[in-house]
Amino acid sequence: MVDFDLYLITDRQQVQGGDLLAALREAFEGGVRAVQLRERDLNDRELYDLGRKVRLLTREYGAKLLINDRADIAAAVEADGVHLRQSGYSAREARRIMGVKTLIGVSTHSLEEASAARTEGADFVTFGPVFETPSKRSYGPPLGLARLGQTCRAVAIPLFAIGGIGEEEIAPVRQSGAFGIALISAILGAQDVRGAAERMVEKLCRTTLAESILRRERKQ
Ligand code: 3NM
Repeated sequence: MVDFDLYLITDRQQVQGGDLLAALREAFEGGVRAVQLRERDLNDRELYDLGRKVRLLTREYGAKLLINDRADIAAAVEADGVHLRQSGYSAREARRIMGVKTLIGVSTHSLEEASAARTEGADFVTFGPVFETPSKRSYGPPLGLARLGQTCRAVAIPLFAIGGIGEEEIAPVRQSGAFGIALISAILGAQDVRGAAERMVEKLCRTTLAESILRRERKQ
């Protein structure tokens, strides 16, 4: 079940001081409840060792853990799920390997990819980059809010906006229909990781409230 609307993705290179586990603890203290371990430069042993440590930490906080791309490591560290890239195997194949209880997220960069991920049985998708992001120039130009909105309306699974998401972007992406947000730098790159996480969590709560009030008013 996708029971989170803030999806934190790791990049230990962006952590001030370089201690990813300490930064994650701060993020969990600040209210983050889902993390994707995405450290693509590590070898299998290093990734497995780090994955086990992050698994213990996520358990302390009741947070979900997904592993980028690697169903084998996800299974080995007893993660909650796997997050797939476009170049990897499909959600259907991941489901066959990992079973029905596993959370499967897919990175998508167009309406077509998001729609295909849904058909293949993904639980949720990330969609981006919505805005300009220093972390991910390789994903091409920002897709913008209009394409985000169009994709949210067309694809009936939780969609997390990704790419250049900071506090100011929460309200507009929610208004475009995003279920949640996925991000790296606005939390893990912050001086005060806990404070940044707290502010994002609070803002997400407020936009959820604002949305449900709006919806109720429209019905009346
Ligand atoms: N995937 P930040 S953008 C990991 O578009 C990732 O699929 C993207 O980092 C995509 O929150 C991105 O610092 C980087 O912008 C997100």
